[in-house]
Amino acid sequence: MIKTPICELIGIRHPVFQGGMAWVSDAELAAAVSNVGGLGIIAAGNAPAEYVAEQIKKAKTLTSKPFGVNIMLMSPHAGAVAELVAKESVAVVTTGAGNPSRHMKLWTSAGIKVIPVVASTGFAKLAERSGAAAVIAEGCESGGHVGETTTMALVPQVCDAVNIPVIAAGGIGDGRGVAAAFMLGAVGVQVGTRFLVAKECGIHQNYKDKIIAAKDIDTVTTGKRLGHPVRSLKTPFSREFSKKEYDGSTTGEELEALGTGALKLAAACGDLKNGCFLAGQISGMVKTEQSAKDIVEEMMREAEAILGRASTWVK
Ligand code: TUI
Repeated sequence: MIKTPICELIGIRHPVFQGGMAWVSDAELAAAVSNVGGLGIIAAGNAPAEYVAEQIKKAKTLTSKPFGVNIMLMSPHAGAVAELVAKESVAVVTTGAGNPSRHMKLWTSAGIKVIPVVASTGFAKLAERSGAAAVIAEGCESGGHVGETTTMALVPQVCDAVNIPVIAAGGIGDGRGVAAAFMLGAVGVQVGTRFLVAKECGIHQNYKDKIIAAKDIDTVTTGKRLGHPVRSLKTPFSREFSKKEYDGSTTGEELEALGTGALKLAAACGDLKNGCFLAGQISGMVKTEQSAKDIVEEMMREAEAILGRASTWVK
């Protein structure tokens, strides 16, 4: 059994968060993870507040355990979703792709534990100053919107920069990653890609099949020119996007337009040509569809065995 301070802080059995993945992490997946003792997280993504309200209501019927909501701060609906989560007093709010400072008072006064995703020490310190309960330090191995620094380099630096608990994210796909995260100073992990193939994850089968077929070098980042690099599986879409990104005759607006709707096309329709299949670098380690329970329990069992042997080379 592995118990860390984040388990007590949130009231969870296992120090594992399921990443809030836009168009992927719904009430069903979040509740499945929370029911096994991890922290399930509903992703608001770019969806309107009404959708998020429905998902929160549904999750409350599926689990009595704590769950979280991830707010993607670049969304035009972020303000309305910020109000909604305060009204609903969800246990945990995680944020991504921006600065949550302006919402912090609203959330903390509603008793919510706010855990921003950060990609730098500067942002981690800002989050701590504005009242965050913990931070998720996400390295660029992860899927979706990414920073510049790897998990290996980022996590220890964030641990040194703040006095609140640090959760590691990016490149963690099995118990070896969990154990490594603890060695870097984290007290928990956030996992996204591995949960894409959870039985309770409702994405199109084509998406799951592509993750299972992926090798180590099958992801790529695009969109750096637009100021928000995004990691996804190599597909006809990503190749076309890269070509246009580095071809001076395509405008920023044209590039933005090319990406619009592509996440939904991947997750909901499994569109192999036009979809953008967000995924992290551990895709190559994901071999089979499993229940959320098996994923969490297997990762923690592996981590426990590895940590038990951690002093093997210490003489
Ligand atoms: O947010 C994520 N991952 C995401 S968001 C997303 S939806 C999207 N769709 C199209 C384009 C862009 C996004 C898909 N995946 N991860 C958390 C994360 N947050 N990674 C990096 C950051 C971050 C970046 C900048 C946090 C703070 C920050 O502040 C910048 C500033 O100056 O405001």
